[in-house]
Amino acid sequence: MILDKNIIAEHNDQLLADHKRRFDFLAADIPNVEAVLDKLVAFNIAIPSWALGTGGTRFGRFSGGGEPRSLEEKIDDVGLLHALNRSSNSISLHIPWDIPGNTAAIIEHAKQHGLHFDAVNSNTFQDQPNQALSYKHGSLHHTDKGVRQLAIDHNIEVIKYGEALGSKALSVWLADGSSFPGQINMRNAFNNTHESLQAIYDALPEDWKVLIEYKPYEPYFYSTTIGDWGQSYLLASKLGKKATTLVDLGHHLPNTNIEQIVALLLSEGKLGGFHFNDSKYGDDDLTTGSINPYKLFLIFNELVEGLDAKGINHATGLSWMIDESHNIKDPLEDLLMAVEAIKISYAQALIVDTPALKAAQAENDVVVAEGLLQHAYRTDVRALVAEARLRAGAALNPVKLYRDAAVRSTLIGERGANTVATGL
Ligand code: AOS
Ligand code: ZN
Ligand code: ZN
Ligand code: ZN
Repeated sequence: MILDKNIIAEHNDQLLADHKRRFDFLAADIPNVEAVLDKLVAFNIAIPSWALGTGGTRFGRFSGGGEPRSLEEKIDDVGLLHALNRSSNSISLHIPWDIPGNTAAIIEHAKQHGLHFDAVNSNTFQDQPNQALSYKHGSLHHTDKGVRQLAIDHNIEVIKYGEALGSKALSVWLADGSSFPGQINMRNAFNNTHESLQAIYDALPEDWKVLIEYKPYEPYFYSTTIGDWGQSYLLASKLGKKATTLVDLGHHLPNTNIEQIVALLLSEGKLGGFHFNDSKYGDDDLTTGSINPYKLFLIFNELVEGLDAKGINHATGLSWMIDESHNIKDPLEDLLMAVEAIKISYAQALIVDTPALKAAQAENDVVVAEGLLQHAYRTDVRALVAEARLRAGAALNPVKLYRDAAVRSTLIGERGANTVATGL
């Protein structure tokens, strides 16, 4: 299914008068509004290939319909999202879930939708059919050198796929850990992981990054070998320039000050990428911004401040991606909501009165400093984000158009009512 430009233009015409009234009201109060709009238009968030189908929990999965059945259909779905919001111009593949058969044809197909390939992901958390050795007790940290080598070889193979597709980064998330005290020697596990990552690092092309993701628990429940940002940072530092830390918002224990982690990693030049999502108690499954949008804003505030301080381009300096499991909502609607929440927080961070904040901080004026952040956060910037979409040729209200154009029922008609997409 393709959403042609006329459908989007008709939709926008209907909403234009209301939009303009809201936007003009807001814009009058934002001194650098054109610069903010340019940044919003440029800011894209990658979509992971595994978030396009309905996810599940270990208790069950309630299949949605019309889910993508192939890599081509996954690209089509991200193409639909990008047509609706012009904010997701890349897709992140997971090998071996997404083996590109004919690479040239896949690249061409993506191009037709205005997409390129974001970071490629390796998978050493599942055994593949006929795999010689098992990842049951881990991969890069394993006690058996043979298992470690298998996982190293897989990661190098993923880099090769990525090179063919024009990716520039490898994301490594390891399920390696332990569920019971005494199960593993933590020191050896960490050192094995370092040694294995070094072998992968040595195979990275010069202009690539490796993004090292951390997670405190799940699928193991006592220890994770790369369990927090300190462990990821330590590995990234030992490995060298091309190695950075990836922050997945859901991979923190409750109330962790993620904005402070982000500020320090950025300051050290070791923040490589982001996985956006939200959570109430733990993990990484809920729509970005659905539970704690103030936290998301504070994170973006540190990001904008830190990127500007280092002269790094907001849009291209880091790998921005969504990583959610959509169990209840239509995955495409969920992703549209997540992108909207990200852009709202980003816009709020962009309108913070930075000179005034710096002055208040220098004078230790706590009330003024906090008030400046609250003022930006409490500003309703939705019309600003919508204006950026309008200028980029996207829909003023992507979810409304998605519903009005009956996208899901068309997809069900094309692909069937009972579909299973690979992924979470
Ligand atoms: C797992 O919790 C991590 O967030 C991964 O980044 C990702 O969700 C996974 O690689 C997909 O299975
Ligand atoms: Zn297509
Ligand atoms: Zn993640
Ligand atoms: Zn996760």
